[in-house]
This record gives sequence, structure tokens and C-alpha cells, in this order.
Amino acid sequence: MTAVSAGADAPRPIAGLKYNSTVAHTIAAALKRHGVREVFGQSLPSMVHLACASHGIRQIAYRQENTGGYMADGYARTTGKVAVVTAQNGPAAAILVPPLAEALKASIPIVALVQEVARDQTDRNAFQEIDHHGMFSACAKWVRTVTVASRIEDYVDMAFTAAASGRPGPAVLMLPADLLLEPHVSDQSRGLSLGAFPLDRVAPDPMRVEQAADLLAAAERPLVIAGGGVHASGATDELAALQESACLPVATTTMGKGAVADTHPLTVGVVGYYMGQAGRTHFLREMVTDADVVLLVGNRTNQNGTDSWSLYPEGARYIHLDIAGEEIGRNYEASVRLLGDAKLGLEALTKALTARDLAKRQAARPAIEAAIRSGRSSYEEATRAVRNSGKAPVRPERVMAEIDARLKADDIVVADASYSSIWIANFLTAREAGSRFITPRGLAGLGWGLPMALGAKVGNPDKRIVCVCGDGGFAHAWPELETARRLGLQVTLIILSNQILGYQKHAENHKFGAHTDAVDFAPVDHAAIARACGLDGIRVERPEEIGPALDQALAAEKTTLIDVIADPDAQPPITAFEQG
Ligand SMILES: Cc1ncc(C[n+]2csc(CCOP(=O)(O)OP(=O)(O)O)c2C)c(N)n1
Ligand SMILES: [Mg+2]
Repeated sequence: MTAVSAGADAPRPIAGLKYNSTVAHTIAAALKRHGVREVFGQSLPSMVHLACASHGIRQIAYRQENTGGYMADGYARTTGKVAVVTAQNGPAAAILVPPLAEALKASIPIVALVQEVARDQTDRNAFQEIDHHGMFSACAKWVRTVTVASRIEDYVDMAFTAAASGRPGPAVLMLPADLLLEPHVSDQSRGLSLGAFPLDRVAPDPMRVEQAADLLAAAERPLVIAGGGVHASGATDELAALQESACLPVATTTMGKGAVADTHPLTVGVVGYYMGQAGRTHFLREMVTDADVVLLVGNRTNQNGTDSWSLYPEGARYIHLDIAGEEIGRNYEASVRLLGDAKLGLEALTKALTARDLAKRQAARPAIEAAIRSGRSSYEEATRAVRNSGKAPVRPERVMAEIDARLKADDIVVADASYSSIWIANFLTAREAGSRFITPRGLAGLGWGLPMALGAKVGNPDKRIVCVCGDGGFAHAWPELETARRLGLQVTLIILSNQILGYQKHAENHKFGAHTDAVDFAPVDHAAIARACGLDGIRVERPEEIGPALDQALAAEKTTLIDVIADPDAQPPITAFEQG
């Protein structure tokens, strides 16, 4: 939270514009004060975007509200800034629901500025009028309509505060179309910037931190399981410090991947529902099931992360650190409840632990490291053949091995839902604490991948973005290839073309012994779609072609789509698939 000088908000009038000092201009100035440089939108509410332009705020024009919302999500996840997305009332607002729902479940701060019908047309069946409050109530933290010009800055600030404070999430501010045109001059009474998250860091109760430190110091087989909250809090350095100084093994959820370096000798890796035979943590399952003290950090203990609540030990004592009190002890009763920010909580815990006698922890370290080393090498051995597979159609594990060989610590990897999230989280290596692997684990909806990658690129123009999508999921988002071209957003986009809705088909076969006829589809030339949009497209049919295609794409100036003709029988190591 920083104070911003009023002079920085001076607008530059746009030639020909009929309105130069309106409520919309006050909104634009407030956005600028909150550090907003880009707004994801498609013209509407037009006056907001025109006013934003006069304040030097760029419109990142999406082709569709649904994907525009995912762009905002990818931007927020990878910048630490609240993302802003706009939409018209009615149908446009309706298809903003899925990305806001993802953001709510995954705790991502987004402010949605949505046009509302004119105030005097309310409840008259005005064009595209619908109960927006009812529609957004289940997918946003906060929904309000501002109706008077004098309160506009209060409401913009409330929206940013709602999005970025406590557990981050989406906030919706409804803006009646007529209000936006009302003449207005800000009284400049608000001067703080609220656009970065976490907005307010609160530390857990120090007494409970001491209790947690006692438990961890005396534990026989302690384990940390870190979730996406560690990234949201920017707490990866603090977690790495705790791991190292207290000799604690650290596992993560899928969203928590990269919270610690996969290369650290005390990192277990991602644990959850894909610890089957080719799972990176397959041979380390006992490290979870046998733990006697478990520290959960920013981890909502959901179904996939806990392998349907079968993985985390029943008899263990839990210390649960989270910014959301309702998550603490939700599925595993917490002996020690640490309500607060992950960064401050981990810092305090490390301090409390290092003030104690850590002889027990230090003595245990060599055996823990040896177990992890052995588990990793068993995994390497078990998967060597498939990671080096020379077969066509291509194995996704080989594609991941080729990406992994080229990955740098500060590259951002994004995946669509379905198998793609598992392929990247299981087979790629987080080289440093803080490396980012973005997956839509809030709701796991198809189509998030490409737009999240574009949003990440908008927020991180100097970083390399690698995006992996299944062909089914990609079909939800093809139109945004034009956005990549128009805005010159360079992403290395890999489509795993197995010509099926893989996860769906395989899950149906496992569960029902048969599948419906929706899961197979006709061949699609994705590289040609990319070329039709003015991007580069490469078709890969043989495994030896993947490496050169990746090298070309990573060095390219525009988005390059690599259409990998992939093995429809390849299944990631989902434990449920291997049971019976
Ligand atoms: C929006 C949405 N619709 C449907 C589903 C259900 N679903 C989960 S995985 C999947 C198949 C995805 O296929 P594809 O994207 O080709 O990836 P693959 O599993 O083949 O790698 C489906 C339909 C979903 N998760 N989200
Ligand atoms: Mg597929």
C-alpha cells in the first residue's frame, strides 16, 4: 500500500472525445492510482476504456469475455497485482462467470468492472438486463453497484480491497451506463494504491507459533505440504529458509509446485492424486502417509491434492497455516491453528524453530535426504524409457522431457486443465523456489491454458512463457490466437493432439467399462489454425522433431504453435486409474 501523488493522474484528453471529465475518468484515475497499467476488455463499458486511454492505461482486447477473464487470472497469478477485466451487462457478464469462479476457488484477485443498464431503466426489461448480483453471488467475494457519482472512488477502492485483502478473490463492481457519463471531478480525498496483493499481511498468534515450533522440533517424521497460498503470499523464500534451517521435507500440491526447488535434497515433490507408477513421488508415498506432524501452508486440502482424502495421515497432528480461517482444520483437525499470512507465519516459525535445539532435526536429515534421493532415482529409472520414447504417435512424457531439458528457473509454464496440468506438474522440474507452474486447479475447466499464458505474458513481457494444452481444451480458446498475433504476445504453445477428450474417455473406460461417443473427434490441423491467424505453426509427428520445434518456438518473435500428434493411449499416473 503506497501513497500516490495526484499529479501522476493528470489525463491527456483524446481528440474528438465529447466527454473529458466524467465518472469514468474518475474510475480511470483510481485504477491508475492502484497501479493498473493494463485492463483486459472488449470496448465495454466504452467510456471507461476511453477514459483509461486518456490516463495511459492500455486495453488488452480479448476476443471473448470467458477467455478475457482467464487472461486477467494469468496476469494476477504471475505479477502479484490485482488484475482488472471489464464486460458489458447481460451475455458478456454471463460468460465472465467461469473465470471468476476459477479465481474464487483458486484465490486469485480480480476486479471485474461490469456495465449495468442505466439507472432509470432498472427492472423494465431493458436491453440485456439480468440480475447480475444473483448471477455473480456464487462466484465473487464481493458484488456491488455504485449509483451515485460522489461515491465512485469509495467503491473502486472497496473492490480492490475486497479482491486483495484476506483471502484474495474476485470482486465485481457494477457500473450503470448513464452514471459513467455524468460530469465528475475527483476531490482527490483518496491517495493510496491498493493494487498489489496480499494487501494486508497479518501474522499468526505468536503463542501458537511457539506451540507449532515445539511440535515440529520434537516430531519423529514431520512433513510440510505447501499449497498455492505460498505463491499468493510471495512466501517461497521463507518456505525455502524453513526447509533448509529446520531440515524439513517439503511436499506441495499442484498449485504449490515451485514453492520449493524440486532440486533441493529435502523436496519431496507434488503429492496428491497422481502418485501412480510413473508419479514423481510414487516411491515417496510413505513419507506422507507415515508423517506424525504435518504442517499445511496455504493448502485447502481439496480432493485432488489429498487423493480423495486418502493420502494425508489420519493419526498425525496437524499445524495449519492459512489466511482463511475457514480452511484451517476443514478436513484435518488442526492441533495448532495459525491464522495469517504465509510469509509472516513461515518467517516467525523459522525464527521460533532456530531458537530451539534442532539436534533431532539435524540428526534426521541424512536419512530423509537418502529416502528422497532413492525415491527420485527409482522414479527416474521407472520412467526413463517413456521419457525417452522414440515411438510415434508421440508420448507426452517425451514432450515433457524435451521441455524440461530447455527450462530455466524464471520461465513460466502454464497448462490447461485435464492431463496437461498433470504432465507439467509431474514431469517438469522447478529449478528454484519461486519457479512458476500455472494450472487452473480452482475448477479445472477446459480452455484456461492459452488465455492464462497470454495474460502471464502481458504481465511478464521479458519472461519466456511455455503453454501446454490438450486438443479438447484448446478448442475452447482458439480465437485468442488472433489476440496473440494482434498484440505481439510471444508464447511457446504446445498442443497435445491425441484426438480425444483423453481424461474423459479414459475415466469413463475405467469407471464404466465403456465411453460415450463424445470423446473422440475428427482430426484438426492446429498448426494451420495458427498460420491462418498469422502465427507460426509446426506439426510434429515424430519424437525427434520435438526438440528442434521447441528451439525454434522459444527463439521466435511471435507465438509458435507446436501441434504434437500424441499417443491417445498415454495416461498420466492417476492413482484411481491403477486401482482395480
Ligand atoms: C469446461 C469443461 N468442460 C468439461 C470438462 C470435463 N473434462 C475434463 S478432462 C476432459 C477432456 C479434455 O480433453 P483434452 O483437452 O483433449 O485433454 P487430454 O485429456 O486429451 O490430454 C473433459 C471433457 C472440464 N473439466 N471443463
Ligand atoms: Mg485430447
